[in-house]
Amino acid sequence: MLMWFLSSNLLRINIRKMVWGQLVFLFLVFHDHGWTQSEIIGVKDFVLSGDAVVIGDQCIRLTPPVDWAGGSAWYRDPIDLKGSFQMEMDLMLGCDDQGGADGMVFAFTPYQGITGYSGEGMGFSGLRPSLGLEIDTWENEHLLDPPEDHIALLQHGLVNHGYNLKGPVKIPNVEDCNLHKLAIYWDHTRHELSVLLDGKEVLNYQEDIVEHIFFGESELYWGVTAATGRYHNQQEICFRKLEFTRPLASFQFHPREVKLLLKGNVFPLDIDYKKSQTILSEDQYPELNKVLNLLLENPAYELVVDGHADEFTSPDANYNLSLQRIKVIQQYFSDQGISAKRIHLNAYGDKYPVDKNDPQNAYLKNTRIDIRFYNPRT
Ligand SMILES: [Ca+2]
Ligand SMILES: [Ca+2]
Repeated sequence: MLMWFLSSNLLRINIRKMVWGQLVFLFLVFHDHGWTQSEIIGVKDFVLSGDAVVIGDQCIRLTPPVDWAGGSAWYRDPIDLKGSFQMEMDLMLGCDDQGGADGMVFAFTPYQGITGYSGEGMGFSGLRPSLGLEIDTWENEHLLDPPEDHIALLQHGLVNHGYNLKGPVKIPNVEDCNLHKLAIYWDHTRHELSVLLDGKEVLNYQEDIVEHIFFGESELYWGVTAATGRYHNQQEICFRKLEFTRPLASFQFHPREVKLLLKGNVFPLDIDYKKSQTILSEDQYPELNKVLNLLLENPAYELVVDGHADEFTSPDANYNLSLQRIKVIQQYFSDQGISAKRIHLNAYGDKYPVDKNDPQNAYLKNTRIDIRFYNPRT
């Protein structure tokens, strides 16, 4: 058996270079009760190891059809199981039904960049603590595998079905040279994990996975691993949709910033506007969510929001622009349950530029939102 690691930065850099040439984007969307944040992702956002290679579009070949191969693709950032997720993929598990092996596992673990034993372990065995969803195409009798292809929910790097959380569920032969749709949905409010193969639910698991499997740790790295052993198959994955919810509580100012903010210091928000833009874009949500958390955690405090515009057009237009922007911010907080009475707006237009000398080129500096917290009872 072989254990492979993401061994060096050099390897990562080479993989990145290789991947960049072949990008097709997916949308990654975070949302929770309206806290939506999206970014564009593609296969470049996965760190490959072992025999895994990008094969174009959103697809990665995890193993070539040779004996004793192993490959994995790990998403670069952790996800938070205190939020929900939806993953939809197409899988190719090879063309050889009788003599093909071994399958793949979707693995979740708090540790970054470690892949487990290959062969019958499919890159999952030995990973602890962990959760694994296996699609197994080879019967290992000593692991209590059924002879049919099967899906099971595994824990702590154990591929023996005696330790299953759920399954094994027999599925129709998937080593048929075709793409098969796999969907994995996690609903954090219901603590429900649901797995669909070719549109049909094949596995459902309801449990507080964060507490039960990960002892309270909710931030997890996830990836897909595959392996071959004395028998082999070509195994590929194509990512179609990845959607993650990020819990509001994860947006926080640094404790030092919180101290200054609650003391009443003026704080420039880290949000940029394109010229004439008044609506919020999704990349502005994380910063506003930090403010939102502080408002929620400190109900005695009120917030002053100062809008400043640059001198790009006329003073009137600049005033209106800064007013519209802070009104939208007030509405954002109000949509999340913060009374508009707690948010005080000052539109200053272009009256107080940070850089007076070069207003045309100081757009980003002069266009800004400053905030200040205060407690009206003190
Ligand atoms: Ca097996
Ligand atoms: Ca099969």
